Amino acid sequence: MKREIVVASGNKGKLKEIKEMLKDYEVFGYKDFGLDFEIEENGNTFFENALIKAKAVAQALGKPALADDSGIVVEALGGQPGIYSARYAGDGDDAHNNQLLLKNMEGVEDRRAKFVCCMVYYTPDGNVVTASGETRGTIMQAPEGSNGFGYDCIFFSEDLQKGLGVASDQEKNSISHRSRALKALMEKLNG
Ligand code: ITT
Repeated sequence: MKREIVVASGNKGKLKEIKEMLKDYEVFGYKDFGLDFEIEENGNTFFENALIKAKAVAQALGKPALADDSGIVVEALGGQPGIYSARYAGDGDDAHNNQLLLKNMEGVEDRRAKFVCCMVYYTPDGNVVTASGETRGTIMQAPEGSNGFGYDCIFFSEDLQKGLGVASDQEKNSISHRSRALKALMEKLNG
């Protein structure tokens, strides 16, 4: 029987990728367990927010939970949107976030950006294991493709030399901030 992992995320794009990466596990989102609360992410760092999410779900379920806090960090914008990526344009809509980011990058020559992911695995007895991952690229001039989620269709990956909106799931997972963080986390958890 496969081992179970509960992910403290309601983001379908993240859950799909994590399921793809953890083929040896049965992966559940916390809402699969009937939990319908939204978790207030009021931390100041990716780590703090991941810890808040993992802890809330682990304590509610009485079993370990994995959380992913992630975002896009844009050099020329002083690191924004960063931890505010999900609600950059205010309404949590990916297309609106992309439009605002492209607008704020109009005429900006330095288009370097990176995706960052911090994962936290929290056990109800208070044990914390964490790992992070990054992937680098540039903000494109216009959206391209519709694969992935969030900012993928305006992010040109340095590793793949193509936009994540046109990369396959497998290509994205081979270089993503999320897969790098998860790989490092699983190594810490399983040795
Ligand atoms: P949960 O907290 O429920 O997991 P969320 O979407 O609120 O879902 P975050 O607070 O971690 O998650 O915000 C992450 C945002 O960063 C996400 O909504 C996207 O806008 C962006 N993002 C993160 N990883 C991404 C990826 O792989 N591709 C594109 N955008 C990504």
